[in-house]
Amino acid sequence: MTLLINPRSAKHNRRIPLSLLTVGAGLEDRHEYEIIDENFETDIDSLLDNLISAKHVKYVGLTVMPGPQLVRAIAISKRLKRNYPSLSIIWGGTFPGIHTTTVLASGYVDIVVLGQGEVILPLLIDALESGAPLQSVRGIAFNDKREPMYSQKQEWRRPDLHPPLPYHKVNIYRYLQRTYLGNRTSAYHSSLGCPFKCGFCSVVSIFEGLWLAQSAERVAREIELVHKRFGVDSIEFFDDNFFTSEKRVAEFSERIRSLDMAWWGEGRSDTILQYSDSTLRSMRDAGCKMIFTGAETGSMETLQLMNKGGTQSPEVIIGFAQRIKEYGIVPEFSFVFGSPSEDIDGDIERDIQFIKRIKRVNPSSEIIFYVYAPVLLSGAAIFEEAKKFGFDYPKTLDEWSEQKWQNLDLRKKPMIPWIKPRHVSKIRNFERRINAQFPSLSDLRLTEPRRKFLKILSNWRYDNDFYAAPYEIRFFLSKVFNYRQPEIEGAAQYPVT
Ligand code: B12
Ligand code: SF4
Repeated sequence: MTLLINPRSAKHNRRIPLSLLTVGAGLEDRHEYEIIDENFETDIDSLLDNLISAKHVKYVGLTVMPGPQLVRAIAISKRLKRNYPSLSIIWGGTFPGIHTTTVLASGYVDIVVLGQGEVILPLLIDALESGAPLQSVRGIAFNDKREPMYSQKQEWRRPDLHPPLPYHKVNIYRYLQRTYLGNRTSAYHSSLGCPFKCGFCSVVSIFEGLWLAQSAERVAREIELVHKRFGVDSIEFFDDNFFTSEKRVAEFSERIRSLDMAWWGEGRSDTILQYSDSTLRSMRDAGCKMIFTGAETGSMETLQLMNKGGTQSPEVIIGFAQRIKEYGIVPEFSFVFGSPSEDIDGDIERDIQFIKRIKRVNPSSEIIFYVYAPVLLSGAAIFEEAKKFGFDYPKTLDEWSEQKWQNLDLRKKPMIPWIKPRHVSKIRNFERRINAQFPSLSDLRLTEPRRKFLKILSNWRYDNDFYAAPYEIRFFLSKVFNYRQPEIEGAAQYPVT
């Protein structure tokens, strides 16, 4: 028996664990397994102890993202290894995919799966069951005489060949939540990777410019299935770059038009700006409500340092804000403040003015604020710059658990040497100001009178570029209205695309 664990990653915002459902799809009919989502468990230790004593559990797989989920994955794995040394502890997901040797050096993770769990895990379990050498299983890393060993790479499999998701393994209804998109929002992942190679993006570390997608026909079929079977009325597409192929998006939109669904996805503004009017119309008519897109910065020079690629430029971002407004689709622009630079103060001020320009062009644009967190990408100019400033990653998992590294992962309170507390204050104060002036649509609790009140409260600051000490805004936003930041609770949160 294999246990697949989703360590706690969110208090309220519990998303359907697509990673483990996809891995589970590969185990169906081959190996017995269960999915455990710690987001719903109050005492996972007792639950695991009971399962391990009642069933013949030999393998425990954990999916691991950096941040709070990593901290929980460490605690769970450490305890299991200590109490049940013969269990094989297997990690998968982006974090172990990038920081593989650090994970293996911990001593409590036996094997890291590098790539598609649905392809690799069944082969790994076969090998462990038969006693075949681990080296013969493609796509893994493991310790051999305390040294990390990598097997040969496993080819990526086209996601059209994925077996269907085993929804019966989870209680899908507890994941359906009310969002800006609808009353029963679920999620789907329809493509792997991204064809671009931005220097700050973890997708590049894993996929190296590869993009493989399910056909429009298959995606539409899967969406129809959850709509009809579970009453799902809206979907968040968790693809890193859903909009890479205009042809696929146009065909998908045509196919789901009659379902009356609402949906959200992540894409590049330069790509979508090149779409034809008819594709944008089809998207709108098929329920596309919001597009998350990485604006990153208002500086062409910084975009180049970031290796943003394509035809991305500040003018393209403004053009996208303008054009998408005509279709009633809300753009969410994420900004990465604090790229390495000799003039961080000047850069922050420039980006603030750029955001105000976006808001003038399209006031309904949502703005997501992140602070640059280096991603391990050797050779990427921005990462090499960060290293020059003295940045380095932790060398042990215990160090990764420290609060300061979680702050870095969450891209809110950085600890990178060139960003000083005054920079963070300036960014946060402006963020509060903009949240008051233009409260996020994704906060469903903010009534219209409250939105109006916040706007009046913040008008003079916004108009006069006065951001310092916004105590009154802070008080009303967080203490009185308990404001929900879009990147924490809403439809979107990723510094990608
Ligand atoms: C949904 C999501 C979330 C959800 C929760 C997800 C969950 N597990 O419950 C929420 C909103 C909570 C979240 C939060 C964060 N997230 Co997030 N999230 C995602 C997102 C969009 C989709 C994940 C998903 O379902 N993918 C679909 C599945 C099918 O793909 P997959 O996860 O890669 O899984 C495959 C393989 O990796 C492997 N695999 C994965 N797990 C396992 C386990 C085993 C045992 C095996 C064998 C194989 C295996 O097999 C799977 C199937 O092929 C990804 C981006 C993405 N497109 O993947 C980001 C992503 C994982 N998140 C990321 C980040 C940084 C965060 C945050 C830390 C910060 C932030 N600002 O968003 C926060 C904080 C997390 C926390 N609280 O701990 C990064 C991680 C980057 C990195 N360096 O590792 C990603 C990659 C986005 C990005 N490109 O930057 N996230
Ligand atoms: S930031 Fe977006 S466009 Fe760039 S590589 Fe990552 S997913 Fe692709």
